[in-house]
Amino acid sequence: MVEIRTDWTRDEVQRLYDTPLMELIYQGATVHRTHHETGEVQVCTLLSIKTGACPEDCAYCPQSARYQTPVESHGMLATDEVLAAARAAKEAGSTRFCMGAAWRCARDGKDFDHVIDLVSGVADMGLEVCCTLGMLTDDQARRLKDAGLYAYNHNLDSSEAFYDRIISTRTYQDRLDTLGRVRDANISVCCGGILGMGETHTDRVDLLHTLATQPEHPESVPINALIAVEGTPLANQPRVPWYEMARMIATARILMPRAMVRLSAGRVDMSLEEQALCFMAGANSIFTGDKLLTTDNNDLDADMEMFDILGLKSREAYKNAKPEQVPAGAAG
Ligand code: SAM
Ligand code: DTB
Ligand code: SF4
Repeated sequence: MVEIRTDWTRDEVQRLYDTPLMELIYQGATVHRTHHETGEVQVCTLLSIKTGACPEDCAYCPQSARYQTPVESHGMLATDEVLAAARAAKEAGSTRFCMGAAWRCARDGKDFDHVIDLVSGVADMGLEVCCTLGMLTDDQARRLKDAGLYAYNHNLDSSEAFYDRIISTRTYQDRLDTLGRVRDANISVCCGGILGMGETHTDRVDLLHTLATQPEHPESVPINALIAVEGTPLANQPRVPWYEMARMIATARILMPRAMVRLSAGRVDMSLEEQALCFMAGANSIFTGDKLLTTDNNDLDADMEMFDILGLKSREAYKNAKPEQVPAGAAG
């Protein structure tokens, strides 16, 4: 067994990240095999339950009210619609359902009460429930947990140094504070970043170092390639090459051996071969379904064919979950 460390030095992370790619992928694959079943991939589905008109100014995001983008805003989706989407995701092979809201922070009241109902409805289907709702208070984290929430997504996106180049309306510390509240409520943490926003390799190493030196590693680490959406300040950013995704994934895998490392946004632009190298490097989670939150995702039939060709199989819900994080009544 590889030791789980949260005391990685910045230099160690840099050295790993700088390893020649074929060697790095081999090391990622080796660590992966000691902690996970080869070929097992977590299949997750996203749904935007409240879209657009967000007060934040995240430069990558088509849902910010500050930019003119093709995204059509809508208020909270009704319960039937959300539960039908969760049922369809389960039937299509997903084991995790993640609901996203374009909020700066969750505000107590009618909409938050509705989210609580949605969480308990989806948890009752035996799916792992994840939410991404912006900043949370302790009380909101506890209410979500009591309703059956298993995971909370809150990304650090990049290094602390680069953060204020992409977001001015909140700080890195705000992000870390919410992550601490989620952890304290015994909700599993999903936290990762985005490549391709104009950050340097130094920023990527800093992000990996921050993630890998949290008091506990995030249980899931999504690695997103920027989806450059028309109208956002980052609309003209060049596409992230597959080998930069593979490098980030392999390094994350070696630093955080038990985490689910998700080949997240940007998969839609990758060939089967490029995705295969990312799985080899240590990715073991993806989003399926026609949409991420607002942008197109890979075709489901193509994903099923890929699973067949590569010999991948779906990971069951709550596998290896910490007992205190599994909601009461869920199959453990
Ligand atoms: N509003 C909440 C928040 O920001 O925490 C939750 C929803 S937000 C859309 C969830 C995450 O999606 C962001 O933290 C960001 O990492 C990712 N994201 C948003 N737009 C993206 C894009 N164009 N390309 C890649 N990832 C993106
Ligand atoms: C994450 O890291 N990536 C997902 C999920 N967590 C919430 C979101 C990707 C969003 C891509 C742009 C969109 O579809 O709006
Ligand atoms: Fe709003 Fe989240 Fe998009 Fe930022 S990433 S603009 S907080 S929806």
